Amino acid sequence: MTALFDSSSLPSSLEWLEGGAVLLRGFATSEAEMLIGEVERIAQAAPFRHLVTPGGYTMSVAMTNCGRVGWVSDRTGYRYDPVDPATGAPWPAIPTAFLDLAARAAAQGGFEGYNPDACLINRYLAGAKLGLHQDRDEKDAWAPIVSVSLGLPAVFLWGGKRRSGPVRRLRLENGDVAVWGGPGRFVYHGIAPLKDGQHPLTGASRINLTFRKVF
Ligand code: MD6
Ligand code: FE
Repeated sequence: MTALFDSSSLPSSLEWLEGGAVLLRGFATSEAEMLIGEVERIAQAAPFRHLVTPGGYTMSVAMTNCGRVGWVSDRTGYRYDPVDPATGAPWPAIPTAFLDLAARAAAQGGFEGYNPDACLINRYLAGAKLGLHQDRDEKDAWAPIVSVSLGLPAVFLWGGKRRSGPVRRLRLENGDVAVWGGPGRFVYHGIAPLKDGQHPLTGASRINLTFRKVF
């Protein structure tokens, strides 16, 4: 039994971001090493790759997926594809431990019975970033996105429902989980360029899992 006197054994805090959006700091910290092991296993079957946007830019974030479908981008647009275009094979299944974590986190945010179809896995090295965007390629516009941060910290850019609104900067650390749905589903968000660093679990990278209910 671990000591009851250090912060790692306290329940995670719940920070309200706006209607439908909460940040659960430290929610997955005790599971982080196991989750990263699963990511490494998934990446052996479905390697990380830098997707090209419809506009012809190569993304600085490397991506892979697990689930019935995976999010992909190419010159023809964004889509959810049941097949990994890089290998021609179906994406690996979402590990049970991922589904269990996603459902527990969603419930904390007020979304019971969460059962995602897809898990997009993002890998950031120093300098990698994700511009302000809305997640709007999913048919289910109410179910939350559950986003798990692993490894190096990042600055989450968190805007409003209009692109032109003010943008908050939230530091996301290893084990932090954001839950994002209902009336908060279409908030603009992004990740500032990752700072150089070393993390004991992921080395020079940050890994992000984003679970989505697609259908
Ligand atoms: C990331 N996350 O944290 C990128 N989208 O690496 C996202 O784009 C995201 O964290 C929707 C909801 C939560 C997110
Ligand atoms: Fe997003």
